[in-house]
Amino acid sequence: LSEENYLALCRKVLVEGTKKEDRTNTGTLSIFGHQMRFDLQEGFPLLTTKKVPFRLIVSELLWIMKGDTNIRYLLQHNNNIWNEWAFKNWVESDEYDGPDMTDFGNRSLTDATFKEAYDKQMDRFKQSILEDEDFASKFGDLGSVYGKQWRSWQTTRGDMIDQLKEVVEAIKNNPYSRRHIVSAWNPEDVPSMALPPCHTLFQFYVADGKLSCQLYQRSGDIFLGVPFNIASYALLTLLIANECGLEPGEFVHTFGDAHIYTNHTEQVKTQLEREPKALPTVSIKEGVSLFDVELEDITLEHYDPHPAIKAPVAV
Ligand code: DHF
Ligand code: TMP
Repeated sequence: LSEENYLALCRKVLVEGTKKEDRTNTGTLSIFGHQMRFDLQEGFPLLTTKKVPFRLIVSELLWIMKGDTNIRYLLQHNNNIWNEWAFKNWVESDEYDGPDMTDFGNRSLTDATFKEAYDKQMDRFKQSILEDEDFASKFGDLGSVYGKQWRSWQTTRGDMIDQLKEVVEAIKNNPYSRRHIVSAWNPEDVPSMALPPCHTLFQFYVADGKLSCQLYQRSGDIFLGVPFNIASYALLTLLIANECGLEPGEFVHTFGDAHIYTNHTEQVKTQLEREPKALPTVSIKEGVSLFDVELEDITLEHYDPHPAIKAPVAV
């Protein structure tokens, strides 16, 4: 089972990982350089050893594919995974009038009184994003993140490059090319991003009527982010294969810094005690194009995971 590849990475980092300080002041166990492979013919690689919220993965991917960089769309779909990084913009701005929110991520983990104040401000923030369009355009935008780079990379000539559209055209017209690349890493834009892209660059490959995809992820939060990233790129590969009349091949997941946050190790150990089950399947509504696909066109079937395991995200 290909889920074993993920569990093996968890074991490896627990055993061989180096203790390493990190930007968020949480601390990690980390290794540098690793690769996992998922055969998409075997099933859809959504982990079964813990429940992974598939609908959040779909709405995040569709958000990126639309070229959107504002969390408003995510909130409209009840998806809260990017809130903290937009919230940061607001509490650090002149317009913010609430109590001090410095280092809110760490403080809300250790200080119950602070957490109450934080939750209140976060609720106020979410409400304003949803109800106030001006507020949303000011504070909901994460900067030049994935959606911007995939769909409208800004050139020095002043025009835009739609990398996603171009790569799909290239796969259709020149499948055996070795240049099917989409880059989210734009050095000029990195300083203005809420979080510089973790999934940095990906490449497609066609052989034997199958489409494969490899992702280079510069930084991987093995317990929280990586299960999302595997499923997200597997789904992207399915969608593009569908668009190009190809079968899905493999998803190859390559890492730079792969780490387990020190406050996730108990959760990882719990997960490692569980037996993986058969993978689910994903089906895409007949005849729907890559650029018009909506949430309800994507169906997850036969997903029977072990229960979810909660963990705090490092901000
Ligand atoms: N920062 C860090 N430190 N790790 C990340 O994985 C990460 N991911 C980001 C943005 N910044 C990040 C975007 N993706 C969750 C999953 C993916 C994600 C952000 C957050 C997460 O918290 N997942 C929970 C469920 C969340 C929910 O149900 O709302 C999980 O248990 O999988
Ligand atoms: P960094 O920018 O200091 O590397 O912090 C980013 C953190 O977010 C790091 O723990 C990796 C994690 N992450 C993922 O694992 N997957 C993702 O898709 C995103 C956005 C972040």
